[in-house]
Amino acid sequence: MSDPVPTFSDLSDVYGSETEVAKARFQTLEKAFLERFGSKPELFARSPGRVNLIGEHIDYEGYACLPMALRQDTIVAIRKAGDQLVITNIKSSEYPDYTFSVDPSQKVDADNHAWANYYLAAYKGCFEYLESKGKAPPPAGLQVMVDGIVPLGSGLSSSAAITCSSAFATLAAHGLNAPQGDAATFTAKCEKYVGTESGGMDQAVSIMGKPNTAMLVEFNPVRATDVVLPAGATFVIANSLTVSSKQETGATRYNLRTVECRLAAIALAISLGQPKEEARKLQTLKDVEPLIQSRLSGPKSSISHAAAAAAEQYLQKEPYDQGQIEGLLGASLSSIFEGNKAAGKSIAAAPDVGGFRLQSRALHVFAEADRVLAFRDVCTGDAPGEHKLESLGCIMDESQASCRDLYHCSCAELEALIAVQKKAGALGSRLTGAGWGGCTVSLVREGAVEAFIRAVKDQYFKQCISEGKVAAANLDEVIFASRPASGGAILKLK
Ligand code: NG1
Ligand code: MG
Repeated sequence: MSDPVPTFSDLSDVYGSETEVAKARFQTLEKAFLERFGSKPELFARSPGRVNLIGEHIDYEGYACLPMALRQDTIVAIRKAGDQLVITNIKSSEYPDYTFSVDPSQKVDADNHAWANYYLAAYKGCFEYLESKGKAPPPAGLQVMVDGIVPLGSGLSSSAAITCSSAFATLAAHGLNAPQGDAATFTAKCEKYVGTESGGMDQAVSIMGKPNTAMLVEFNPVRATDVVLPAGATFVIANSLTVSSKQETGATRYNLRTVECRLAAIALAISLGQPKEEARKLQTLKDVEPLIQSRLSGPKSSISHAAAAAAEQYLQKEPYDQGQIEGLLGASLSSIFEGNKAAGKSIAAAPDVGGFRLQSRALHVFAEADRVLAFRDVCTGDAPGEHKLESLGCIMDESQASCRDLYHCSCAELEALIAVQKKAGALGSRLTGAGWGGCTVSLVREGAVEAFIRAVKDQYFKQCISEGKVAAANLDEVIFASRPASGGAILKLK
């Protein structure tokens, strides 16, 4: 069993060299809490955003990815009081207060997006988890104030930061905690209440991230292994300043991809000889591996090649329409995705974007899964440092091409930013997170970072300033060098 979420009494245990800045933030939050609720919070919890270095849109298909936790996080201040859940935000003019009952079985209204839905989803997730362990306490009223600095809708997983910190705060307010692995599993599950069919990478690394190392995150069961990055490698994050909200566009983008991948898995399994009824139970493309394996005579390492060959052979290149897929699978889509409201919306919206593209989605997933392992192998291998950096850059560029051409999750702004970054000397540059906007991550040689950032500011962000998309004073928040930072924690400060 994994260790519980750590509890610290000193901010320096979490924030290291950034402790002074963090101290000021915690003091401001404590003061705002006191003003709002008339008492100080009993404790705090925090969980960070993340940047995914490689392995995009494959966590929900069961494949490993390779992210690292960021310094940018969400802090939740909490106190047990009253008989309701009062959820407030330190930026109260932007994020209004919400009040919910303490009933853990209440529904999250995913159709009406509200920022506090993330807290409620985490709250429900905690109680479901505790009930499954036979340890659920009687629900108590809670006063909560949230302070998040992970940019929203930018692919840095602000959603996992708020969901995980809310979950730890809720557990800790009841005097409880959970093993990190369990917390990663239940927070990934409960984020679905907000209406996104997300995978589990973000929550896992937000909880289990560590300073100075990226993490290989694997699933079923969720686990994280250190991957030390080569000396001299700096990952620069830059925000395209195009916001991609999953609540607004999920039906034709993120959630539709999860539907397409599952349909591709089922269609492949049927083509590989599995009886339709059995095949329709499959959830992910990884589930098809044993079938592919059983047909392979060569080494296991050629699975992804065999899988890609099967996708090319058995799935049509052109998009399918609903009728074609239902014929192929021998059942209606509504029966296959029964009870999954988000999938239902995506199925209804698919004709607006030309139908279901099964082949290109499967090709991306199988190859991207391979790239994650290749990236890990370069990091842990013993090639000279400069070779390592160049190899990692190539893998990142391949991932970007695949996201753009096969998974169709890039956009004009990301492409423009990436082109600028490649010209400015990035060894590799790609979108990170879900895409369709949000951030890029670029691999830059340590000694070249300053000049790189200057060039990108000049060639991409200058224009954004003149278009009013960002204030000149805030440029350091939209392009910055990142370092792997600590994962989630409960803070009972002295
Ligand atoms: P972002 O865009 O950072 O929220 C999302 C998913 C991940 C993963 C990536 C694509 C959520 C909470 N997270 O990340 O699980 O699928 O897209 O690799 O939706
Ligand atoms: Mg998210």
